[in-house]
Amino acid sequence: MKETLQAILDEASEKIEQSDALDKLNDVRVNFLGKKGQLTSVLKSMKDVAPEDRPKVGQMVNEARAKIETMMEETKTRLEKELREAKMAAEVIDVTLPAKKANVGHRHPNTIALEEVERIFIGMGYEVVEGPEVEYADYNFTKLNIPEDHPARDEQDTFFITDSILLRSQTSPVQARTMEEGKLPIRMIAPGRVFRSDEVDATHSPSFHQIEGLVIDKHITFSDLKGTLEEFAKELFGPETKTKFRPHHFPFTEPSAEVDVSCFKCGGKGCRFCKGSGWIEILGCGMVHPHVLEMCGIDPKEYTGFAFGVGLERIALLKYEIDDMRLLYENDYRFLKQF
Ligand code: 2NL
Repeated sequence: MKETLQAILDEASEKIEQSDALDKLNDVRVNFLGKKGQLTSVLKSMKDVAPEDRPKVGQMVNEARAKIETMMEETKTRLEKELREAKMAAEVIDVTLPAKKANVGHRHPNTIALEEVERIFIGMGYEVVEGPEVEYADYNFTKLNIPEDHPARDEQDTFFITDSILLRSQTSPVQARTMEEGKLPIRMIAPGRVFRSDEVDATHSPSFHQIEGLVIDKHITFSDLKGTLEEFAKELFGPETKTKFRPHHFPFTEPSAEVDVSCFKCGGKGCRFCKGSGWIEILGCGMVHPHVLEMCGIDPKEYTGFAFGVGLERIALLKYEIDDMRLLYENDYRFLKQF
């Protein structure tokens, strides 16, 4: 028995020494110490050993097992160390290499245009006010002099949620709410998302952005409106910019006008950009209708005011010479990275 154990020990020791990888070492463990391993079969043959010799033989088997385990443990530690060292050598980090360039984002062209418009009006003492995108028809239409039977209320054009609640089609309800609060005078712009039931094409989208302005005070006249919007146009498109007011109609202003600016590409001579006319339409405006003032709790005999509305996308498209509004919403990186 002693010889058998010694033979097993010698063989195990040789196999362990030959193991140059952790999985081979594991094979040795299975082979010698496993359920069907050589040492286990020695233990199983104990029944053939005389009862008085069994404790001695048992002890020998246990000693042999302990020796094999110690050898295996030592080899395992050594192999793991070698493995770690090889890995460390292979994974050396060159700290002198230049860092990977981080992709820094930037503002969307719509946001750049919005912040430019906000900057101009804040410079003239205006406040920026926001309001709900889901509105009462009362604020979106009625208080703005758009009565129940007015074609602008057409369900074809407006996203109604109930008879009296809708997705706002303009940002003027924010201004109606501000007027109702009753703090006068008012100098404000109301930027934000608006909704119209339009098909998507190069110049339309069911959701776009508007910036509306409102000034209410004693003795406000059409001259104030003209001076303000002329200054705005010069700030936005350059100091050479000329402005032209064309009579127009809006239900909430009287008189009303549309404003054209001289083409900033050709200076007004006429080019492809302004379609040969030398002028580009940028906004609608007018003196706030006395009926609107009344419905919002302001006495039109004491106070007058002007208002205007600009399409934000229109400004962004003009400023950056983009010919299709859809590009502003598709978030194609090749487009966005140009700004
Ligand atoms: C356009 C025209 C306009 C207004 C918006 C307004 C608001 C109140 C009272 C009176 Cl609370 N008017 N807003 C006035 C004239 C024109 O927008 O073409 N926008 C893109």
